[in-house]
Amino acid sequence: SPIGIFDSGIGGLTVARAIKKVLPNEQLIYFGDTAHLPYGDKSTASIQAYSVKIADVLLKANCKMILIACNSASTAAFELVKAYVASRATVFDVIEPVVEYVKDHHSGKKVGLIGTKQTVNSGVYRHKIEALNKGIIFKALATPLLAPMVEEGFHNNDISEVIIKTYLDDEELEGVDALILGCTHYPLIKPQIDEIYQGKVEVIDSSEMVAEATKAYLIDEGLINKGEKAKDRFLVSDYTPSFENTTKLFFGKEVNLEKYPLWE
Ligand code: DGN
Repeated sequence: SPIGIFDSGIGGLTVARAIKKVLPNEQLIYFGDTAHLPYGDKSTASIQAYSVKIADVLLKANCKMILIACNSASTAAFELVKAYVASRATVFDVIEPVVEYVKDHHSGKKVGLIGTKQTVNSGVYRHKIEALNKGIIFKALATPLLAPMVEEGFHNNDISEVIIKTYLDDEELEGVDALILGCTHYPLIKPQIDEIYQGKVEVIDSSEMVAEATKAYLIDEGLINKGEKAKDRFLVSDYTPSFENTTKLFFGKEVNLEKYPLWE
């Protein structure tokens, strides 16, 4: 049975891509809630309602696992989706594997987070990292311009350079030892962030960690696909050609999007 992955839009394809890389024989069913994006500016209640509805779609498609590939949805709806799905499938988010990594590698250090308003204001990363009791000083800055900037193709150029630098120069992030990229879109600007920090700050890309955690889980549980691999599917709640064009940016190659309205 397939792995279900969902996001507010197509940014979560960075996570799908990382999963494909380590688990090439698994069928993916991706759901991008393009009718309701961006989640980063929505209320927690709205994101929860969308997330449960999408979980239903993925359960109907017989997914053995549901991966919330969006930081905003992970902060708003992970606990709720887990309770809703219960024993029908395993639910993963993009935060837990990063918290584990930070625990093992940055105890006693200063760790920063950048993400959407929803992700930062929810306090979920702060809560989880402080609960580790590892003496980590946690800092967080909402960087709402970055996701739309990347979506419009502004990365690795002068404009993105200025915007990224302005955010990273914020006093909140002063002196961090590591920076968590808490948004699906940020792997695309990791090279620029690395360049600015010149190796002095470890820049943490959650998509790779989530992919490794997923693989380890499927192996442990004996859930790895051993048969023929069925074709991946990419569903979106609203279709426009511009969404399809942008898939290449996040997935590395263009994919065919199928329209699948959440509410008829
Ligand atoms: N996918 C969202 C996230 O990771 O927070 C970013 C896109 C958005 O909804 N603004």
